[in-house]
Parts: sequence; C-alpha cells; structure tokens
Amino acid sequence: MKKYTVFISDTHLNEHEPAITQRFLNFLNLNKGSIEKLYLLGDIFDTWIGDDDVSPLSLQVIQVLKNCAQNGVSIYFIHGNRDYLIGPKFAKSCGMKLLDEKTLLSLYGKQTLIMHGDLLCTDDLAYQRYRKIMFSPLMKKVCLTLPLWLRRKIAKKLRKISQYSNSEKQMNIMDVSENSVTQAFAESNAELLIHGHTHRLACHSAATGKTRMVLGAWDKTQGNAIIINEKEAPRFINFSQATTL
Ligand SMILES: [Mn+2]
Repeated sequence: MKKYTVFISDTHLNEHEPAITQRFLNFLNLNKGSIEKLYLLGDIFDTWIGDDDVSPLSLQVIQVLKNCAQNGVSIYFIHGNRDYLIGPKFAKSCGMKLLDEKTLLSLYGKQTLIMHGDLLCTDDLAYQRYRKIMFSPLMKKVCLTLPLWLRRKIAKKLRKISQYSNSEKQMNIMDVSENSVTQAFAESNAELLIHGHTHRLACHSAATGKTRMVLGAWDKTQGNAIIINEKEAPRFINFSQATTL
C-alpha cells in the first residue's frame, strides 16, 4: 500500500462546533495506517491562548494526534494567525514537530513551499502591521505571562474586532498578493506552493509551470485536504462523511 502525505489547514476547531472536531478526528483515526506524513498548516484551532489552557477539546486532539504519531505518522505543524501561540509543550504532547512559518520540502522529489498563507496577504497593510507586532517572540512571551482569565478576555475582544474589520475590508485585500506569490516562488525556487488561510480552495497553475494549491476551510458539512504519494500527483479531497484514503 502506498502511503500518503496529507496537508490540512483551517479546520478552526472550537468547542461550539463538535461536528467539525469529530470529522477531523475521525479522518485521522480512520487513515492513520495510510498516512506517512501529516502537515497541519495552521488555524487548526480557532483560538489558542497558550498551552496551559487545557480544555476538553485540546485533550481530544492530543489523544488522537499522539495515537497517529505512535502508529508511525510523522506530524508537522505550521502556525496560523489564530493558533500562533501553540508552543513546544502542546506540540510534544501531540508528538508533532513545529516548523518555520515558511518551510521548503522535497515532496517526492518536487520542491514544495508550505506556509499558512497570511504572509502572502501583503495588500492588507493593517493586518501585516498587527502580525509583525503580535507574532514577535517578545510579544508572544508577554502574552503568555498574562493570567489565563485575562488572555481569555482579550482573545474574545480580538475576535470581535477582527470580525468587524474583515467585514469592512474589500475581498481582494484579504486574498494573497500576486507579487508576494511570485516573490515566494522566486526566493524558494519551489515548483509547488501549498497554503491555506484565505479559505479559497483552488489550484492555480501558471504558464511558468509553478502551481499554487490553496486549502479551504472546514465547516459543519465538509472537510478538505491535499493528498499526494509517490505515484500520484497532489490532489484535493473533499469529504462530508468518514473517508478512507
Ligand atoms: Mn488564517
């Protein structure tokens, strides 16, 4: 049996939508024997305020990921803008490795750049300014020293502000900037770029031979992933029910 490399992002797991959590965990449980490598490309959790915030949801995810890791799945994680505070403690509990925000892989011989995708949305200047401050190691450290109750309160506020400002922004500002995509390909020399974040599931193939695959968000009715193995080119799978690879 050929084992797969699987990419997933933007599941936005949260305690209010158990159907999404269930689909995510079922997918992993059912397919742990057929997955060689699992790349989680950020916004797996809708919010993350620190590894010390132990919730039933985080424990559920730890249990399933750990079980996958024990079954031989190599698990990698790139932070999203919502779960950028995931730290080494949680990663260790899950048996997963944290990767840099831009990571270059040799994917069955194909040079592949993976990232969450928010770094490519450079037309949204306000967001990039916010990101630069909030995601800095110093700011992360400061955030994590605040008491949990205060972090919960701030997270709730920030979510409200972000929903409000996103509804005011033009759709094209919230998509990737073509210049940033071109630059990312040029800097990395990758043939394939895989990311999420924009929730605009698509495969963009350029005349230059470069391909950009964008993962979509999960919701109550469906989940999606990109799968690839030694023999098959990368492709999307979209599923509503329990799916076996
Ligand atoms: Mn995102």
